[in-house]
Amino acid sequence: MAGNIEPVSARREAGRGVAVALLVWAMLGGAMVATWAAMRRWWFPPLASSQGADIDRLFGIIFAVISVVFILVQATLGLALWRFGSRGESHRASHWHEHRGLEIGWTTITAVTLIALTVLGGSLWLRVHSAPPADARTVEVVAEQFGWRFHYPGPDGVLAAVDLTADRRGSPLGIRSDAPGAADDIVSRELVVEVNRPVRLLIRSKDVIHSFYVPNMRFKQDAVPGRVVEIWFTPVQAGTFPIACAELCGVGHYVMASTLKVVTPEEYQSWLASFARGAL
Ligand SMILES: [Cu+2]
Repeated sequence: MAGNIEPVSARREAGRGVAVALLVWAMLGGAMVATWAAMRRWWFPPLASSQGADIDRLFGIIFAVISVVFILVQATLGLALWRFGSRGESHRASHWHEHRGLEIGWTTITAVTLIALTVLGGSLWLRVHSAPPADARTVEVVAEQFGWRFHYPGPDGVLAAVDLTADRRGSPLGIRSDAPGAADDIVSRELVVEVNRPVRLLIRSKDVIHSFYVPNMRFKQDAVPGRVVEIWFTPVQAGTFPIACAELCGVGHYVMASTLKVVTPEEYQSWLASFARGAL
């Protein structure tokens, strides 16, 4: 009796294995086509900073490595389902707990890959976070629910020191009007910088954690209350680029945007001159 039933159910089980294998391969193919289409239409915005090319290159390397691993894993999963989905109740699966060669192999390959990516990422991080060049212009970035303000040194080139304990009403950005160099300092709602001139940013927050994000510059840095984070970049393309907050910071997070304008040195000087003296 049992001998009549088993082959039918075994065949159905085997068919299920093949069907799921085809489903896995179809999903893998779909993911590859969708990724290819997305890369053609919605990939990175145009690059406009000197550091960005290295960041994009490393992103490409990591993306290639994880793509190969993903495709191998999914293809092998489908193969296993196809081949071993079921071979009937009489054919029991074999189990083993150790295979030294395989274990050493996959542990070594994974470790070497991750160490290589860590070294590449670490060296790039050190380059991006190196000391700014001597000719860099300094601008202070102040984040606040829900907007950005940019504090410039003014014609005297002296950026007034910030006092984070200053009275908020008397000194909204923590810049005391009686501080040395403060008289001609400028506060703007948009960030204006010169093309091909390094910019050193001092990033602060007045309230919660925000993140200063300029996609075209491949630049993203948290603004942390109570701290001043220094970072620099060199814009190499003139134009207007969006600035966003990349840290969910409250109900108005979605409107926390600004504009980066990269202009010629002449345009920069006339923009500075357009501010009235004592713009603070
Ligand atoms: Cu924010």
